[in-house]
Amino acid sequence: MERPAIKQLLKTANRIRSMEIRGAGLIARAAAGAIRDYALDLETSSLDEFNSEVKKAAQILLNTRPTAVSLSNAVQMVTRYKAESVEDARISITSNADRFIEESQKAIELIGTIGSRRIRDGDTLLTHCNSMAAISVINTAFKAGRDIEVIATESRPRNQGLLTISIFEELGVPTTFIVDSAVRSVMNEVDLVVVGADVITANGSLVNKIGTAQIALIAHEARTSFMVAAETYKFSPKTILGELVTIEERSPEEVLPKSSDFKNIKVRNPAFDVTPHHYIDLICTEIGAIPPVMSYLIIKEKLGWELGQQANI
Ligand code: RI2
Repeated sequence: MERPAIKQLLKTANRIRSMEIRGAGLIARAAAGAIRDYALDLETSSLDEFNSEVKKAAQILLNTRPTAVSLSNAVQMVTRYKAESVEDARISITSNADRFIEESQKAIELIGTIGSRRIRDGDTLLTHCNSMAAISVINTAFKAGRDIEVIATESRPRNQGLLTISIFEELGVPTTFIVDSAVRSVMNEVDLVVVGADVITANGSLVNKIGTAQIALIAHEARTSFMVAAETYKFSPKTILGELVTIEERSPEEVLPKSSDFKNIKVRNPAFDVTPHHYIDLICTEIGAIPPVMSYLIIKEKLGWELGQQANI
């Protein structure tokens, strides 16, 4: 029989994999909480066994969403401890996890404050998918009394745009809902695109929900500004060493429910795409709004990247 600690961790991992828990920030917080609870419940007095079990648990969580660097940064931050005993290790993991959860929630607010300064009265904003950081930027501007409108995309195949319009409906933000392929048709009415991030690479490129790159290209062609709202833990240290970001390919059934009825048709379902840095005007983080070329500094100064440490991440 599975022990309760691992049972709970596997449950969280499944909820992340199935996207019941989703959004780069939320999955990172869920993973931090899951490791903390696992460490608290782990029954052993051997530090070596404890360390190796925590490592295994971390790996289970990391395997759930292969693109999300928020997961690996969160796991890294939570499991960075030096301990002489199991009790020491539990205390460190608990305080690391609680700190990560609290700071990552605070980061969303700070990004809202910083990003909203770029939004003017009368602006129309376009957003894609469902990003808490992007919504915070828009909502902070709205709450500050700016007269704004939002255009939200459907975000096929999982239709996370529905989550976004539910939030804006609740907040009272005037919102128009469009299918993904209508982006070019409305872009001339848009002043600023605001999207979230799953990963920011060392050169400032963005990995975000599939369709983001097309929107950025269209914004560029229409000379519409493009802003990314991203907490610093969405920046990827591994990309400094040239590692490419793995793009998660999800089940064909999300795109074509009865895809197995077709014998000769292959359905592909990449969940994310890459927007080159030269289509991005600004990245708003909790420690400031930066041009994409400054991404390396965030990785070095804020995430504390050091040569040598990298290979283990
Ligand atoms: P926040 C989401 O990924 C979307 O791509 C969204 O833009 C990004 O995470 C960031 O979301 P998914 O989990 O962390 O829906 O800003 O695949 O909420």
